[in-house]
Amino acid sequence: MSNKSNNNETQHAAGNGLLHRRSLLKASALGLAGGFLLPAKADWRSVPGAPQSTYGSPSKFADLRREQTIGHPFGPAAGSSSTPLQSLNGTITPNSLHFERHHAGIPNIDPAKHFLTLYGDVKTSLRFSYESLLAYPMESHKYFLECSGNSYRNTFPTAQNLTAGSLNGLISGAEWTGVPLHYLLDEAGLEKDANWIIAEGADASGHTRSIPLHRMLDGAMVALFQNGEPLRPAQGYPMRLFVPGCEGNISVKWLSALKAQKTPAYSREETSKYTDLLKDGTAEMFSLEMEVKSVITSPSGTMQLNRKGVYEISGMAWSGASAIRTVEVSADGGKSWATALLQSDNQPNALTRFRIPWQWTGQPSVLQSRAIDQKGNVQPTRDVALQRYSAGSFYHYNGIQSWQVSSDGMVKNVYV
Ligand SMILES: Nc1nc2c(c(=O)[nH]1)N[C@H]1C(S)=C(S)[C@@H](COP(=O)(O)O)O[C@H]1N2
Ligand SMILES: [Mo]
Repeated sequence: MSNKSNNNETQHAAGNGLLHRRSLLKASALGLAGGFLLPAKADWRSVPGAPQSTYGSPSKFADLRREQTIGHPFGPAAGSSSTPLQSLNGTITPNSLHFERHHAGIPNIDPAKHFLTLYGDVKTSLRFSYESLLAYPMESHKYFLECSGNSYRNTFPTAQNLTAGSLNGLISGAEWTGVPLHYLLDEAGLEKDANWIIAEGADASGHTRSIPLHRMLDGAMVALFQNGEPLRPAQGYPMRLFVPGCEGNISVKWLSALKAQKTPAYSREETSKYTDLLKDGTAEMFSLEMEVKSVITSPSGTMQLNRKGVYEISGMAWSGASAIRTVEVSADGGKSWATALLQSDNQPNALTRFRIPWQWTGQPSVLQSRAIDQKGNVQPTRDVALQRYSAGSFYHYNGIQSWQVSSDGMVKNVYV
């Protein structure tokens, strides 16, 4: 089939079945030729349903589960769970499905007994209770949060046959509401050489990270609410640091202290962990910004296409450097690319949803997405992404994800 084939039904945007946006309109409605399809005797039409509830839960027919990664053998509380990207759409992750990563489990903190101390190279040390923070002016922003270890399995030598969520789901998107950090730092009055802020959490992991002052002044907040409700314990209740665009590890949960000082602390989490070993053997430290990346969430790994016809290819793109400018999609393993439709608020450090119709006639295909941000950063291929780091490194991997669709409709992770 030629890329330029052009009839009323389908307008090809790139090779192997990628279509222009308008092609989807006719594609998918179920025909009514066989009669009106509503099941007349369905229970829910004749018997009253369940009563209201104090806190809602999803339909039992919707399979919504975070995928679990087992913890450290000596400390099972040190684990993670990932967002089931393939089960969701849009750009907001429900709080119950936000990915989790904790190094010593989830502390059960009584906000009345929790304080945030701001000290070090400041004119006045300050102590904030949860109540006192609620009195400050707040802001709400949609931001992604991504663990720097996200997609690490795609650095393995053989492609793992897993879902989009298992492979790439250490990322979520939420509307975060909290107190911009500059209010608190202004109030304390920073000394001239206070170029770093050391953030510490109240959990049992001794989690401590050094953050350059400019990141704290530009967008960082003490987050108190997530998608409208108080933070969940797993996300840092009663308060967490949130540093937009940066590796999740510095968004310290259960935030208990901020110390201003001249130099970084060189803590465990920024020396033995969360540094990137480069090809030449040197270690790149404080590589905090998450780079431009995208992943197709549907169709994606372990799904089965059970009919031929038009599908909407859809996924998410993000960048820690800026907003997303373009997402290109390929159905032929990167030989040709078409530009997807973007649905976003065009905000930096937020998730962007992309969509493009695709005609599947049963042909074997390799689906890929490639994100480009407003600064012109282009998501690299897997090979290029791996070249930067020494063997065995796995943080900050942002290579293109490839999903192979075989002629029987099975979708799986492949390396091309
Ligand atoms: N105090 C504390 N903060 C923490 C962690 C932790 O174990 N303890 N884990 C970090 C890591 S590695 C990540 S990726 C994010 C995960 O945030 P989430 O669980 O809300 O998704 O929190 C970070 N903040
Ligand atoms: Mo992380």
